Amino acid sequence: MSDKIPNNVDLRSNRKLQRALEGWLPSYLEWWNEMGPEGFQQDLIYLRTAVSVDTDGWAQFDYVKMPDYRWGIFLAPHEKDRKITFGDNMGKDVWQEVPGEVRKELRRLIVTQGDTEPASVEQQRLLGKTAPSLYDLRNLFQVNVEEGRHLWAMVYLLMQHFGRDGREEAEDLLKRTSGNPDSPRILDAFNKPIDDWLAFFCFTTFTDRDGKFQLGALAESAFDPLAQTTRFMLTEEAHHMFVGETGVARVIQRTIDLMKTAPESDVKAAGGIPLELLQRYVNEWYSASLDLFGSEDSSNSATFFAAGLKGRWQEGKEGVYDDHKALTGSYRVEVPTEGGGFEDRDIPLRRAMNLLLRDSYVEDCQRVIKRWNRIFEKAGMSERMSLPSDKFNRIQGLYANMPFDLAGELLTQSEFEKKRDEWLPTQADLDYVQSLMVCCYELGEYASWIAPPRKGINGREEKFEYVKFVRS
Ligand code: BYC
Ligand code: FE
Ligand code: FE
Repeated sequence: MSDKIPNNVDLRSNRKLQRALEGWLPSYLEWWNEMGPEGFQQDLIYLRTAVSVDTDGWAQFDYVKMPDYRWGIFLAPHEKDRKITFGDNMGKDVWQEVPGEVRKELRRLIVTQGDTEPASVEQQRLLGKTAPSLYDLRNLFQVNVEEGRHLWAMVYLLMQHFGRDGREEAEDLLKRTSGNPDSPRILDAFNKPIDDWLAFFCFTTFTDRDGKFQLGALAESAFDPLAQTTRFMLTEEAHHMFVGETGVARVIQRTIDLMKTAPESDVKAAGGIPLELLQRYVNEWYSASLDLFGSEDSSNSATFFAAGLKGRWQEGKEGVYDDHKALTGSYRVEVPTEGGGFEDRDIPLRRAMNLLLRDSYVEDCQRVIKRWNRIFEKAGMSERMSLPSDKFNRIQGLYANMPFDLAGELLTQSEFEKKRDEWLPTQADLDYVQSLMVCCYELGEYASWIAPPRKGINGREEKFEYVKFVRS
C-alpha cells in the first residue's frame, strides 16, 4: 500500500501520515494535470527518478509518463547525535519535533519554500510546445517533476509535524497560483511570466540558484527533519542549475558562431539571439532573484538565526565561520536618505543574515558569469557578460523602486526611463524571442538560436529519443 508513495520515512508504519498524504495525492494529481506541463501528459519521457537516496537509487533513468512519475518522500540519511551548530541553542541536540515557541516561524519558512516549487511548474507550463529540441524538452520535464517532488517534501513536513493547520497549508499550496491577481504565489519572482526558453534558462540559472542557497540555509536547521529533507533536495537542484547555465552557454555559443558566419554578422537575420538582448534578460532575472533574499536589514532573519531555524551558507562546515553566535559584529550598507543621498549604516550581524546568504549567492553567480565568459575568450572575442549592481531594478529591500543604473549609481527617474530599454528586456525583445520559439522535435536537431549540448543526458548518444510522443 505505502508503495503508492515511494519513501524512506517508513510510511507503512505511520498510518496517520500515510492517510494524510494519500488523501492529498488526488488534489496534487489534479493540480498537476491542470497546472503542470500542458499537452505532454501521455508521452514517454526519459526521466531520472529517485527511488531511494543511496548512490544507485536516486538516479534511475527510464521512460515514464509524467503523471506516473513516482513522486515521493526522501530524506537524506539521519546523522546520529547531530547538534545545533549556530544561534542561541548552539551545542544542544537538534530537534526531532517542532518546539512550540518557534512553530509559527518554522511553518512560515516551510510554506514559503513549498510555495515556490509548484509556482515554478505553473510558470513553465506552456514551454514544452516550443522546445528547441527533444533534449531540452526532456530537461524541462525533469525539472518540473522534481519541483513537484520538492512540493511533496515540504508537504510531508507540514503533515507530519504541524497537525491540522499543516494539512490546511498543504491544500492551500495547491490553491495559490503563479501570477493570479486574487491569490498569487508568495514571492515576487514566482509570479513573473516565463514565456520563452531564454527566460527559462535565466530562471534556472539565477532563481533555482536562490533555491540552492535557501535550501542550503535550511539544511543547517536545528529542526532535523527540515535539514534532512532539504539536503536531499539539494542533490536535485544541481541539475536544474546545470540546465540553466548550459542553456545560456549554448545560446552564447550559437550567437558567437553566427557572428562569425552569418552574412554581415547579422545574428538576428540568421535567427540567433543578440548578446545585448541576452544581457538584458540576465539583468532582469538576476535582479528579481536578489529580491528573493528579502531585505538587507531584516529582523525576521535575526529571529530565524537566533532560534537556529536558518543558518548561513555552510554554517556547520568546519573552518568556514569562527563565530556561530553572531552576537557581535555588523555589516555596513549604504542606506538611501530622504534628501536623495546615502548614509552608511552598520546592521547588527544577525539582522544581516539575508545579506550574508545573498553574498554567497552572488559569488556563485559570478563564477557562472566567468564560465560563460570563457566561451568568448576561447572564440577570441572581446565581448563579455556581466552582473548588474545589487541596487539595480530591485523591488525588495533598501533599494526597492529606486532608479539605479547597472553600476549602482542613482539616477533621476527620467534619466532612468531614457536608459531603461538598454538595460531591461523591451517588448520588442520579448516579441523577437517569441518569434524564435518554434518547436524542434527532430531527433538530434536544434532550433536556430541554440547550439547542441556537449553531451547527452546519462551518456546518451546524439540522436537519442528523449521523448517518445504517444499520439492517439
Ligand atoms: N517577494 O525581513 P524580510 C526555490 C516579504 S527558491 C515577496 O525582508 P524575510 C526554487 C517577507 O516575506 C528558494 N515578499 O524578509 C527556485 C516579509 O513579509 P511579512 C525559496 C517578500 O522574512 C526555482 C517582508 O517582505 N525558499 O526553492 O527575511 C524553482 C519583509 O521581510 C520577498 C525560500 O525563500 C519577495 N521577494 O524573508 C523552484 C526560503 N522578500 O513577514 C524553487 C524560505 C521578502 O512582512 N523563506 N518578502 O509578511 C525565507 O527564508 C524568507 O521568508 C525569505 C526572506 C528568504 C523569503
Ligand atoms: Fe525546488
Ligand atoms: Fe529547482
